Amino acid sequence: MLTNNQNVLKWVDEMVALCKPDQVVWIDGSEAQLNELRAQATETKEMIPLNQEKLPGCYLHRTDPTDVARVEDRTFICTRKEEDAGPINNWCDPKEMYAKLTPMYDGVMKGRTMYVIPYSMGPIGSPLAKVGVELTDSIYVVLNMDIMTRMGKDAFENLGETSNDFVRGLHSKADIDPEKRYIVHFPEDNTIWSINSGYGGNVLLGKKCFALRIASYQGKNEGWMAEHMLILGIENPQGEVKYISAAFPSACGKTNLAMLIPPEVYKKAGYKVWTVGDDIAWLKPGEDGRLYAINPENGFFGVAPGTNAKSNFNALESTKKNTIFTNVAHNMDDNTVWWEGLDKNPPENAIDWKGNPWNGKESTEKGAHPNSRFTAPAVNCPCISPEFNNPQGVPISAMIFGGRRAKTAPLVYQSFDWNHGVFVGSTMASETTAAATGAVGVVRRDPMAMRPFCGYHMGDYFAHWIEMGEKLGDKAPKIFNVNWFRTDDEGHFIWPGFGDNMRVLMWILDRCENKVDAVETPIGYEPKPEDINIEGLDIDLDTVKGLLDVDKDLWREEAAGIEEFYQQFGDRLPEELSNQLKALKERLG
Ligand code: OXD
Ligand code: MN
Repeated sequence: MLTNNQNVLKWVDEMVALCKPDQVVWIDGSEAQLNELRAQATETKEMIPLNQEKLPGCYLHRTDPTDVARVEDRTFICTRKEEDAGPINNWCDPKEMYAKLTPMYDGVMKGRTMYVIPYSMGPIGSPLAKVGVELTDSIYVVLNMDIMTRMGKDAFENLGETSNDFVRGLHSKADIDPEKRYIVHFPEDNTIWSINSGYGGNVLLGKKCFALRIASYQGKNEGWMAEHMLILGIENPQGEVKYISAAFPSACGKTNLAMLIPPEVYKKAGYKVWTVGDDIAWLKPGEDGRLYAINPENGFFGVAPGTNAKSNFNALESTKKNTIFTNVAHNMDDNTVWWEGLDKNPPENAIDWKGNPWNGKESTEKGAHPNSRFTAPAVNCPCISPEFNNPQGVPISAMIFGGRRAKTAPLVYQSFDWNHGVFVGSTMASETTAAATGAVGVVRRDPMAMRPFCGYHMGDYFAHWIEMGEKLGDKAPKIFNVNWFRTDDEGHFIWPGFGDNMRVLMWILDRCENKVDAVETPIGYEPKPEDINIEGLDIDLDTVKGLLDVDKDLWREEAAGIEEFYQQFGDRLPEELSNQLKALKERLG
């Protein structure tokens, strides 16, 4: 036992009595203990050690083929009152849910070991950090939590002996039965129960379950925010760093933006980009009244396919040591890994993500699952921010929302003020692509990219954003919207994206410092085309003009879509937002 905290000890006892493991192992976080677990997992083939010369400390793991992604339809928010979960979350009465799941956990760890994982989300000792304890019967979970969080006995330091402020996570692989898979949150009890999955997003309970769903609820009650946002810093040639946080729905390139490499024009001039986080930000007003952000995580759980030296050099570098790969192809010639989009040279002698022999040159099947992942320590990242472990976090100058829109949204615009920015975030949307099943071009609204991750009523969440703006006043970050995905008539992307997105970020920072004018449009402030630096790009000013074009007819349709979307929030939609919609319609005429 690593703590004298009675609340922790009592809860662990209760869960041991329920799950009946053969033994209980407290994870202290020491290398000796982790090595022992790595050896055990290697022995049982749960983890496959990779080529230790090319990929030191790296392992491969395959999940069950029916267990490869988050399961939104089996994810629940269990609040005592149904209306507190809101119209977007699946809801169940907590008593009913406990009654349903308790028998499933009863004796589920017989013949297995229960690992007790203390962890901190955020740097240990940070006023923004929070403690969690995850109980699990999976070594894979322990080893991933070691990368993704500050794990081990030090995490209890923040808790003390009497505090009850820790998140109770209970996970069991059980039988990996998809029919009995549940990812359940009890925000009012600080509790998460996950069963019948072994896939990261469902079982690394510090991540989506705690750091977004439970934390968003805590943030509302405690005056801070948990957001699905990357955090990056841009350092100018004088050595000053300004920080930006940005929310995008899944599959819009968050990790790429977080780790971008400046284009030549900026590199030459001495600009640098620093990564603080690629997925989650916890934000709280600091003593000076500005909004400060930490990344509660300690690693990256990134999508492997499409990651290569060109799309994201820094992410690829981050995976070269002490990384766990999940569901990628296993190159049997040199015991390394491969995924679609890594390079044009797939291995011929490989094992695919399902565990079958695979010839990448001949097979029409994929070698890696499209949602295959790397779990990589943040310290591996060549551009990790020197402020990554700063307990106070970094001050945010600008917040960005973005989605994937073929025509509607321009390359970039600034909101008129904070409340208008909340409106912009609340109406964020992406159009479905051919890569996903279902119709192409369908608009899915994903407010602040939090649709799958907000642990309470989305209308109350909007109200919390409005309140935070009131609290921050004129110190509030400026809010922007970007769209990297405008297409031409042939469906090709017009904007080059990737590192060149920095050109847009530079306009954003200039706006924050009142260094550049803007053009007022019905949807917000836009750059003058000549204020987007296109030096070194093979696009011209007219193309930029096109990228900034606002088609009023499309926006009238957009406003109608927003109105329809807003209806579901009923009287929990803040009046400020219905006023924003009305004002938008008036501006569109
Ligand atoms: C993720 C996601 O895994 O947003 O980060 O789906
Ligand atoms: Mn995410």
